[in-house]
Amino acid sequence: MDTSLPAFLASDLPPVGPAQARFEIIPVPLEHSVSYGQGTAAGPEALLAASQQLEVYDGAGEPGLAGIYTGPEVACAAATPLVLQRIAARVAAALAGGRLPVVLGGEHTVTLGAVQALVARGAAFGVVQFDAHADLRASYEGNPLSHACVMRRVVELGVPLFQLGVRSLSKEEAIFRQQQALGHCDAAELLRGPAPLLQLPPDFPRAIYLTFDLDAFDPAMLPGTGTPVPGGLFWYDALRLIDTVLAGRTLIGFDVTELAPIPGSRVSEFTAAKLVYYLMSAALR
Ligand SMILES: [Mn+2]
Repeated sequence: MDTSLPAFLASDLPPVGPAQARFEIIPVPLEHSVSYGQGTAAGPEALLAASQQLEVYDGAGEPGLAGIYTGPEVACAAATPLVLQRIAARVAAALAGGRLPVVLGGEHTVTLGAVQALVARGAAFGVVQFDAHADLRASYEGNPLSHACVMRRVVELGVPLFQLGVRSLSKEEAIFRQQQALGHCDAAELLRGPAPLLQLPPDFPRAIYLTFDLDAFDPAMLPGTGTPVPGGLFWYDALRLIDTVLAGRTLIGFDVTELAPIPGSRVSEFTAAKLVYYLMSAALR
């Protein structure tokens, strides 16, 4: 299948095939369970278009020169479990080829497909989640594969989870989080007082899959997301947290989800593209 999507930063980087690439972009325009604002199906294309405006040089180096291959979109006109299988197959192929998978959502449910592929590989890893919401519901609006449940499904696979920036969750989710002793540093703790000395638990796996729901950002900064919540991270907060959680650890894959572009504005998709590029640079450090 061919794709009409522009390749990430193709404006400034010569196209490379999968064999020459360190990164594989996997666009997933999934919008099956969006519960509030619409439009996340348009996220991957808007992010890729915005990436054309990035500088290859990020102030320290040129991470794009490691090779970025933008693969075709994952077809999402199917039942959610089948779409998750397709995501898992693409992520598995990227990993097998020595490429770091970069999944672009689409709704947050896409993370489950990537995690399924990593679990199937058998090597220990943990998930670090940036999000306004805990996403730990057993089911939401009758759908256990809703974006509001995706991290519950991840935890059920036995994968260690650490949450950052949460500021919206149900009582049921708070109880589940406590029962499971899930690590977290919520937005109020991160941002209301002096910055805490954040550290992942010492026994947290060395290999990290990072999932970044863009609603972790403050909506004043990134309004183009389906379920915005005040009191979120700003740009340098997020970069500092990424650096902190990856210190001494290895980034093995990541996703950036829940971009819902606002017609007439470009700030959300450009911020999302810049975040993707920052995470690439972090993976190379
Ligand atoms: Mn989420």
